[in-house]
Amino acid sequence: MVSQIIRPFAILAGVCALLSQVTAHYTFPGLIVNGVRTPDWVNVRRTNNYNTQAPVTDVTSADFRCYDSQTGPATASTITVAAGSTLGIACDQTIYHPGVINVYMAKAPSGNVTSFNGDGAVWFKVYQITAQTNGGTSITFPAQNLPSVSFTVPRNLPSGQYLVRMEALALHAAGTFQGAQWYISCGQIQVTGGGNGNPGPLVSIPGVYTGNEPGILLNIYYPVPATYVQPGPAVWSG
Ligand SMILES: *[C@@H]1O[C@H](CO)[C@@H](O)[C@H](O)[C@H]1NC(C)=O
Ligand SMILES: [Cu+2]
Repeated sequence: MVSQIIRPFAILAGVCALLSQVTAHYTFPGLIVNGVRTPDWVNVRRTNNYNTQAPVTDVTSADFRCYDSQTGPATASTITVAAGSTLGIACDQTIYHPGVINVYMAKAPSGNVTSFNGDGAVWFKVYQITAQTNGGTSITFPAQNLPSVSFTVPRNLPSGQYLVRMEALALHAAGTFQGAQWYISCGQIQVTGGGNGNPGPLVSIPGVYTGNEPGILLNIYYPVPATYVQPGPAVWSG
């Protein structure tokens, strides 16, 4: 009798453990252009983790850029986006972990983003969602649980082809070096109707972080951080 009562709970607990593993990690396989979600891995370069959803933890690895060392860079087509319009980057579920967002872009110097691998100091930040602190009482993460992230493509951004790199930094295990988890993908867009802006500061990726930054190596639980320092350069808004 007792075992008949306990067993369904044991099974339920097992299912929950399985579900929580499945939902713990995520990818960003789609863009949202003119309000329309593109299919998975069509305008976003397929990442190594398209099956496992596992994060990158080494900010110096080649995979810290577009996470495509195994899948290869030339897996996506390029979609047209007007300067000044809203561009979304869609998660395969929701941004499960507490953490912050940075979105970087880099212009293909040849004009062809398909053959552009993002080498050199070519990346600038176009958007971020940071953490909210209040002197040590609480820390909250507005990006947590979002199904997508949207931002305005700067109106003064020069027309041309660009990589758009999503970087979702999960901080739940960031108290030890390389405990922070990065969920990364690179979309390919052609910006039209742009301007004469001069985006910057420009950084290299990898290279932009060491992993020791106060916004990357920190315990978000105890003591509650009094402040939070968003990693990376300032946002260029055009
Ligand atoms: C862009 O680069 C890709 C990959 O190198 C190549 O296959 C394609 O033909 C190029 N497109 C143009 C318009 O040159
Ligand atoms: Cu996870």
